[in-house]
Amino acid sequence: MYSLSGKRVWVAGHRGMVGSAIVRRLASEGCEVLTASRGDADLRNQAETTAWIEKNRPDAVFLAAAKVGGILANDTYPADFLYDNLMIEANIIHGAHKAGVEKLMFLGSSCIYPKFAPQPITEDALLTGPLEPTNAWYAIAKIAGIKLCDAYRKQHGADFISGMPTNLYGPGDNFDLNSSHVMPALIRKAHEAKCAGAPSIAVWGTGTPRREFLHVDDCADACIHLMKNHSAPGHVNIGSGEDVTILELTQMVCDAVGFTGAIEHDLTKPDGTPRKLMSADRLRTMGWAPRIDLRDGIAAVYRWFLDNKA
Ligand code: GFB
Repeated sequence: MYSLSGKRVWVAGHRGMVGSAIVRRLASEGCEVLTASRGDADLRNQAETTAWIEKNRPDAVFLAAAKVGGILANDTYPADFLYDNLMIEANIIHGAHKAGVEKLMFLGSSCIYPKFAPQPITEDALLTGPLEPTNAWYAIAKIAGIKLCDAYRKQHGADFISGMPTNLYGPGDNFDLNSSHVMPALIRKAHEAKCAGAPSIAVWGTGTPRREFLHVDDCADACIHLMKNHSAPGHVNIGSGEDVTILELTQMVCDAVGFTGAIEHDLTKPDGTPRKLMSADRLRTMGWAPRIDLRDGIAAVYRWFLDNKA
């Protein structure tokens, strides 16, 4: 058991959807939360990152800083997704080791698994087959992050762990249609179509791919649970254990938004991996389960969108 109470805890990536959820969740842990703004340190720059860590001396680190995006952004900017993520995680993990950080949690993504991994995907499916091409660059960087944590544990005894969240959604998400993930895109499309009285919205691809969704507040809670109760090499899946088709998700979003028009398919856009449901067994046996139902979560995010973005 690792107690966060009284500790200096750095949330790297505190402005992002996941990092900001971890900051919110840490408010009840009795710790001092440290954050680094872009002006303080460009996390892709080793000298700046190392200097910031040496100066601020965190006891624990949540590594939630990353270049992230939906299927089109991943496919369009492979160099950015590979380079930025490799640099960020290498700089922070190495810097944390050099500064004697007690515990670090690295966050990855369910896209680390092979495109055709048996479902639900257990942790041991890693590196057993070819990756999904649309996000192979991001996946390679995230696999390297897991291996960095394992390498520093093996060589130096560092207590560095990894969690792999499924597709996340929540407040603070990116609603830009070219770079976002599917959930915020559908919320925006359905809202704008409802306001404009449009007859339909366009969903990318066939609508048949299946995806698992987890509210980011559940993810943050799981991260704190793992930080406090888990210490081992490898990684742990962080998911809801349930998936839906993109068409089913679209219907749920339309229901939440109150859009009653037609759903059309833009077949010029990629489907990506056909199914990405992770096994939730390992985390469940560690005593953690999600609390936020998908329909309730979508309704809450739509309210956030109306208050902050619409
Ligand atoms: O969320 P998404 O962009 O990422 O797309 P992935 C999920 C599915 O939703 C795909 C479909 O089958 C998309 O074709 N989709 C339908 C849409 N309409 C839309 C839309 O308007 N916008 C978007 N973005 N998708 C990402 C990876 O994969 O998942 C990342 O690229 C990361 O690396 C992330 O792992 C969690 O689930 O396909």
